[in-house]
Amino acid sequence: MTEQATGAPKPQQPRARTGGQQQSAPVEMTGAQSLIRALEEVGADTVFGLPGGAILPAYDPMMDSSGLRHILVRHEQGAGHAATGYAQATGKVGVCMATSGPGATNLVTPLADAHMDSVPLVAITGQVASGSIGTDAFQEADICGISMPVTKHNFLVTDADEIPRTVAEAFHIASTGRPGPVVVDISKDALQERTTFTWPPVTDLPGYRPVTKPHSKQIREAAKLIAQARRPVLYVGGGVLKSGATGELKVLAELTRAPVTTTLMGIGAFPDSHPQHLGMPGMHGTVAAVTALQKADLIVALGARFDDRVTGRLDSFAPLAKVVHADIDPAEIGKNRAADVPIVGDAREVIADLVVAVQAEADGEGLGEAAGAGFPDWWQQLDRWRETYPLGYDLPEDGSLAPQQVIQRIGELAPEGTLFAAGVGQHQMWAAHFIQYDRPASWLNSGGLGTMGYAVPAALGAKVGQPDRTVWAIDGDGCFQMTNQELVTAALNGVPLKVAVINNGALGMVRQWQTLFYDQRYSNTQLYEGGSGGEAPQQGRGTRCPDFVKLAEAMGCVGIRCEDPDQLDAVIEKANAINDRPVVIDFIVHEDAMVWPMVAAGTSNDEVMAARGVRPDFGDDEE
Ligand SMILES: Cc1ncc(C[n+]2csc(CCOP(=O)(O)OP(=O)(O)O)c2C)c(N)n1
Repeated sequence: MTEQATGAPKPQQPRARTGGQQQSAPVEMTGAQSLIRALEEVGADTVFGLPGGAILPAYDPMMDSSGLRHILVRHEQGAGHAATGYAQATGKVGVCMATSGPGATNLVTPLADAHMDSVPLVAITGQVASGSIGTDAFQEADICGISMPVTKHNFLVTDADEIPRTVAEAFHIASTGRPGPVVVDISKDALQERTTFTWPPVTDLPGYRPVTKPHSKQIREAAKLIAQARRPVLYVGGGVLKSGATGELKVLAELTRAPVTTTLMGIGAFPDSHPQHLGMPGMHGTVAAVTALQKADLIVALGARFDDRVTGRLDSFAPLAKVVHADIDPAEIGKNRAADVPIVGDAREVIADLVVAVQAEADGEGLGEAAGAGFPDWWQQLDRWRETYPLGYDLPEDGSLAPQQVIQRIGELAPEGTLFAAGVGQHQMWAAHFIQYDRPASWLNSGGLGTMGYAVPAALGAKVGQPDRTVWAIDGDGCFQMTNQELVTAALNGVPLKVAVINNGALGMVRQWQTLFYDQRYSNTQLYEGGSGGEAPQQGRGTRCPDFVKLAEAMGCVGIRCEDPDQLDAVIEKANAINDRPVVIDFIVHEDAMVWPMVAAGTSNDEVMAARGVRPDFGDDEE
């Protein structure tokens, strides 16, 4: 799949929020009606949810809304991830809705997931009547208290008059600065009571003023460091995608001629096919990217957060590098790695200003010799690492399917503009490695929380938000068993997403660690019979439980099985041609494939292994 890196989704801003504008004349209605009107006014068009007693008043006026489409999920976790997938695919705020108590607590995982990955989300939850709060009433849960550590903000609303203002503020907070999830918990009596609705409401967020414009002195300092560097790396994270800065990034990269590495959350921010792209850094990053950071004399971090999966053992991470760290969230700067030049600001503005400042250094002949020549010595080393340790895999000797091969062919046969959502595990890493991403918003995954069960509902949300794009979920057989019920939602709502179950019969990533670090003692990672551990059954993987083909068909999807490499392309093409229903392909793959390269948890990135038993040799002359 190739396409130019254009058309990053623009982050959505709520349509109306502050005073100063002409307010509409007050109209009398219920709090619930006011909630639906407010959602329409902020530009929400889709709500993923499931009703219950406390939120029921809101579901009644929803029936009369022409602007809001409600998609009834089968589990609230599905609603949360679907709203996340919708937000990641469109750049708009995702909206989910649930009732009080268990409905709300079922949203906790997707809220935490969205928080870790900075996804703009608004979750509307019903709460028991205000007079019952604190009495252990039926289906009462303190969702504001529970979700506080995993949300950007949350509101408890017990007065109908507060509903429009709160909705406007929630959308504003979710979508501005560092995006994130916001909970709006509304008591049932507030939904039922009479109020008046006017728009826009006057919002009041005195302490909330995200800095987007970077400080010019910091930009000049950063440009000077780039001009004097000999071994720079642009370390690019999800923030670049969120700010829609991919165009600016390409200009900066080509101006500086510095190598680029994009994190798991930053995939698509810089075209994989670009010659300056080294691939992904971190635990399963490419040898070239991991080593480039280790040997760099300057790291320019753009919308990335020095996550432990990227740095490995922090005290030995990039020991020679000065650091420029640009992030919209000041709390990220210096959190894990001290910054020599901290820059607080929106990535798009930061990168645009950096382009101007680096150009000024060049015009003023401030470039050092290496920068002036485009870092030829550095590129010589980088190219040697790329050529010596490329990504690759072996085909199984028994003629079975290699999981990497399945994923690679899905990528190669995908129609232009296809969007991929991955689960968590080996298949996620292979999907990051073996599909070529050349445009933003084409790769969705759960990077921070690592949530198994993310892929199917996120793909559902993405397909709802981008109905004209093909959407493939690349899922593991373990992940798929966590949230596949949302395929019923997809089938009934006419959302023809495609799911590739990479069925290795195991919780593969955990099994890989057992292979490498637990002496091949496979405790509770085998998903077929005899799966509680101990000896693997001699009869192999004969019993299919569940049978994913039958399961898919029972859920209103097309179910296909593929075990034969000779059938691989035909099966993928068949799935690509089906557009009236969801499709699930059960790819039976070899169970022993492993994800390489790998930096073992808790070790230094210097100890990256290119493959099992293959420790790259960088020589001493390269320091
Ligand atoms: C909700 C949740 N529980 C447990 C884990 C730990 N975990 C990480 S990867 C993985 C195995 C995933 O198995 P599968 O979906 O079959 O994918 P594979 O690794 O085989 O590709 C597990 C259990 C997790 N990330 N999320």
